[in-house]
Amino acid sequence: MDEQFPPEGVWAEAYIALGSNMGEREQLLMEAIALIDSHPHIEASRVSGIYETDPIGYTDQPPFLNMVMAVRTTLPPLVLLRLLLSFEQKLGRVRHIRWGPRTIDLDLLLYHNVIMDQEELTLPHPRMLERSFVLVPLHDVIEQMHPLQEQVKAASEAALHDGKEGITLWKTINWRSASEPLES
Ligand code: GSY
Repeated sequence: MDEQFPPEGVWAEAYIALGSNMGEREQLLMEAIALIDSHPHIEASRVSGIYETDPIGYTDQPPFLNMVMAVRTTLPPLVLLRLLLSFEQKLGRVRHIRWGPRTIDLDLLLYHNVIMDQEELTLPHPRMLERSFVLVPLHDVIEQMHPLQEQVKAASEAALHDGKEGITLWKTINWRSASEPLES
């Protein structure tokens, strides 16, 4: 991976998955979006619906709220990842059990067309196409022209159709109108 990507001043599109199943779940998600969007080198472009999802993996834990946001950024992928980890800490991320309940989880799913496999970061996210709690909200926001759009659409429709994985639309939000003061 070119360490200089994106070139100076160029904005790249990235997708971030958000999840919470401890504490004030919706408020934590909204605070995470606000933190991400307030960074000078990141701009929220689209925000999915909020889905309530049955826990996958370690199942003896409360349901999650999951969503995905599309952003534009001038930060390289590893810098963006580290920033997301710092936002998790800032929001008081608590996780007592590996795979167990957590206040906030921010995962970098996709970054432009970057493919990389490093200890710190693998892109695209290695498990994203198996997880309906990622695929369904990602389908809400993924670019029509994105190379994975058709695959995400088919997998998301299949997950909603067979209904095995316990995912329901919990709320839709208008991120821009919720976050910006009305013009006078
Ligand atoms: O990898 C994210 C944490 N996580 C989740 C999640 O966000 N949603 C659902 N439904 N199950 C999960 N299992 C884990 S681990």
